[in-house]
Amino acid sequence: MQVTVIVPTYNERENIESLVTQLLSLPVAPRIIIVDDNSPDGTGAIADRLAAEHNGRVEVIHRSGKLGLGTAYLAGFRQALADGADLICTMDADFSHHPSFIPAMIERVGAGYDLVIGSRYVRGGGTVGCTVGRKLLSWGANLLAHLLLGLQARDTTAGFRCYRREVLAGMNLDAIRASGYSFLIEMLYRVQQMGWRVGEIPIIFENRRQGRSKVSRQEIAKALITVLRLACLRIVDRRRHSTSTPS
Ligand SMILES: Nc1nc2c(ncn2[C@@H]2O[C@H](COP(=O)(O)OP(=O)(O)O)[C@@H](O)[C@H]2O)c(=O)[nH]1
Ligand SMILES: [Mg+2]
Repeated sequence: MQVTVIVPTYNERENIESLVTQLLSLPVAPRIIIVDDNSPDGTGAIADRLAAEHNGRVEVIHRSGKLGLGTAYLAGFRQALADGADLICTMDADFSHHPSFIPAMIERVGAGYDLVIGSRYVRGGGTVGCTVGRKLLSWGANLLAHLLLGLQARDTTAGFRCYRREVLAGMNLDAIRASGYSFLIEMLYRVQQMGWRVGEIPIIFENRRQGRSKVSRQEIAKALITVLRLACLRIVDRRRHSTSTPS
């Protein structure tokens, strides 16, 4: 079974090399796709060196500038599918998502799930070193996702995920409109709508020690718009469904 881990990067010079080393030493022998958006700190050049050192196991997609987390995932998904990956994982480069949780995520997929989330909000999960503001943001985003979109997973904004190939291959990836962080919510919404089985395993999310978060006010505003757009879509879909279902 081929496992591919997609790591989007923007200014992750301090993290990327040790992350790649730790990922490559996992027993599941993953391939890694780094999607770098021309990071000003030179992350892309480090990624190229790692790709040369680990030929065939590390691949780099270079994009011209900061085009957003969501479209970075999409570029990685397309490449992973083309490369024949069976399982496609996504994670941050900053060790908030520790590689050591990946085997448990894969095991859970094997237990019959189509998407497994590395979750802060199931029993045994949690966060370390996060500010109150950050916790409130995450809490608020999850509350809206549950109330307005009916998402069932507890951690709907987590970027630590493992998808079965069929989930991504069966989805019209071009139809996903969110390009930034809210891509994660839109993706989960679509996965749930399609009836795939979503599972969660507990993880301890450690706030990044190196570098800075790229979540901005603009990203938060865009996420709110995404949730409202999907909530409207959900209402329209429900109406359509109720008028087309014979009573
Ligand atoms: N390629 C790419 N990567 C990004 C972009 N924005 C964020 N990232 C990466 O996506 C991951 C999540 O971002 P991060 O700043 O850690 O978000 P946080 O964990 O929510 O604070 C990190 O690995 C970032 O380097 C982007 O626009 N393009
Ligand atoms: Mg992060």
